[in-house]
Amino acid sequence: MKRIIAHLDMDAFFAAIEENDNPEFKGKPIVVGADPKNGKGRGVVSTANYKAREYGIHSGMPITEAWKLSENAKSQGKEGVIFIKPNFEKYELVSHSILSIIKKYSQFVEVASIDEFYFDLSFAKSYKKAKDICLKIKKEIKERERLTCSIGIGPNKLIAKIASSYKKPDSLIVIKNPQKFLENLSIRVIPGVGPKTEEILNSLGVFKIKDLQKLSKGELYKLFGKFGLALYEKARGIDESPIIEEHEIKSIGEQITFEKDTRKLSYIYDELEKLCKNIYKRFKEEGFDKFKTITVTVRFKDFETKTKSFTFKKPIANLETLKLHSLRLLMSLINQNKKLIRMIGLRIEKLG
Ligand code: TTP
Ligand code: MG
Repeated sequence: MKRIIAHLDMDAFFAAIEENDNPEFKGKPIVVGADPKNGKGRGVVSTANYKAREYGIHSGMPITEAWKLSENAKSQGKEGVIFIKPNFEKYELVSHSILSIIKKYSQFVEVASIDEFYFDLSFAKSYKKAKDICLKIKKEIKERERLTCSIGIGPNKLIAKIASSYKKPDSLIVIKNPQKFLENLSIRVIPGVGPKTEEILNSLGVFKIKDLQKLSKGELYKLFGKFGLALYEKARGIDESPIIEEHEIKSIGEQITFEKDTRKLSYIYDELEKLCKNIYKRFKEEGFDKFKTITVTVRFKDFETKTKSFTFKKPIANLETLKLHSLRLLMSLINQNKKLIRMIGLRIEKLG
């Protein structure tokens, strides 16, 4: 049976989450990364939203350089960049939520990074049906997380990945004819081809994938050894690598988005108790009997999201303790302000 593989990559992931959490940032250039310290900071840009990318700012750039570009923009009368420190716990949480949405539609999902997932849609049997499923996934992510993503669909992971970044952001692209799709693309879109490989190939007059297709297996082997052989296949859109599911379970979590934003405590507590029971059931079913960390999340009406964790000195084994401590964490988050609540989440970690 022919494989149908999809690759989903979130758009400007960290920055988009911060935009949601801070409505006053909407439409402004945002950089998530190290503290720029008025141009004296160390460290780099984790990511920039699309508005900040217009200033030439990108992932991996020294934060001082991003600062300079922002100052330049300001001197031209443009908006200055908002710099934010990353909150990985928050991004992990959203990543889990995206994964759980994808899992509703596909049995085989590979978590490739915090914002990237491969999943198998071969069961759909046609690209048309696979595309419909991906439209649903995009819609659900938009509704639940207010985030956009880009999805590529093709016969293997390689093509799906290249397709997902082809028309970012908020795209959905199906590649039925990989050879033709690849021909006019730059060799840089091939995963594994970095600046060094590019330089070597450029010096031989190879810029596009169609140029690369003209090199023989032997020539590529001479240039790059084993990687050269892989490159020969990649240039032709050939890739048999399987979807690798995550087997090791590191945490178990769930969240509930309420039908209506609420502050009704009795209702919220009941929902938290349901989360405790579900998570505890899954924890037992997976064959665990101890955990050490509990994390509770609250998302308010305006999408501001707060999390609080507690780690026990000794591992915990019972449901009552989970209920008690998650309630305590929830209370302290809720008492921080009076806003209506949109969602609550619970996660247990350090399983044993
Ligand atoms: P990417 O998917 O590479 O970037 P992105 O989601 O921000 O933007 P795009 O729309 O182009 O996909 O990476 C996902 C997240 O990983 C990103 O939001 C921040 C983090 N990251 C780093 O911390 N450092 C890096 O060098 C890169 C590339 C990403
Ligand atoms: Mg991304």
